[in-house]
Amino acid sequence: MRDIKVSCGIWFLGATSDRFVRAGYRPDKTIRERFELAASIEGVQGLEMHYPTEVTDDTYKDLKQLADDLGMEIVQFCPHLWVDPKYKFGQFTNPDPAIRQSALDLAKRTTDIAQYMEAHIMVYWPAQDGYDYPFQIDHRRALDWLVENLAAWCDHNPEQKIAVEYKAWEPRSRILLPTIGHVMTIVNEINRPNLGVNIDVGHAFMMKENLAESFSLACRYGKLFHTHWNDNWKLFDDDVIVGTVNLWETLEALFWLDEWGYDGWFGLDLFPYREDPADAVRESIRNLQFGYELLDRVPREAWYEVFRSADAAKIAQLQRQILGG
Ligand SMILES: [Mn+2]
Repeated sequence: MRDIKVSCGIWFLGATSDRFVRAGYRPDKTIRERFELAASIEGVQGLEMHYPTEVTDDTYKDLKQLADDLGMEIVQFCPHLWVDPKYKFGQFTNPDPAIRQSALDLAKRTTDIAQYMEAHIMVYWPAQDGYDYPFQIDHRRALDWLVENLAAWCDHNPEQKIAVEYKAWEPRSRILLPTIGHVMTIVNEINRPNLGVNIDVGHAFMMKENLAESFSLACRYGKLFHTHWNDNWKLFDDDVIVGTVNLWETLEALFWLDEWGYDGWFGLDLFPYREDPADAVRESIRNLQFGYELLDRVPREAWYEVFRSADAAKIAQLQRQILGG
């Protein structure tokens, strides 16, 4: 068994709603029940959550105690800006300066609590920072505000790491920083040691990115702070079980994370509407582990030989060898 650190988002362990079944496809669970459920799944060592929705000012101390009692690390602790209708026209890029300030204030407050929770990482997801129409936003100023507020948030506590997670659309028709290239440009411009990237593999697939290439760009600058795992059909953020759709891209990504020496967390960001969420988590962990087992069927040197020859016939042969052929 490969020694990988796996964390689980708590947001999909309760009721999961879509636009049509708005109450969700199963009964909801309390936050305590979600902590306990995640901890009961073999291979889960950490939890990911949001403030001030899932974790509140009134509950964070008790929930930290519960996590400690369950032997769970708090891996990701994130300001839940996009679920508040106040931010419907933007979080850090809202055209109203008072709303921008309130987003930054909430992010800073999240940092303070993240420190108490001993969270490894905080994530900034632009989500509502975007647009639905041409001519809807001031593209020059929106980038200024995004950079200014991210930098100010980083400087609030240089000890707490922040990772920007990119996604091209949903909830907005277009979200700012839609690709690894956009994010790396901004992260390298801001240039703070505590600012990096969270690559959600499903978000990369939506933009037809090849995971190995996206991971490598982030790793080149030492900026791959976190990873989110799931899968989709490259049409939408389906968040289905890891490795079930895009097997080869997922395997190549695991190969390159190993080559780069990635020692961070493998966060599961799934959204099982109809499946038992514990099953989806369990199978995703098995598929990550099995991915490394599959890779072990071919000596690394054989792949490096391919990199020198670029021989596609040899690639097909090695792929069959991986599949037991
Ligand atoms: Mn994610």
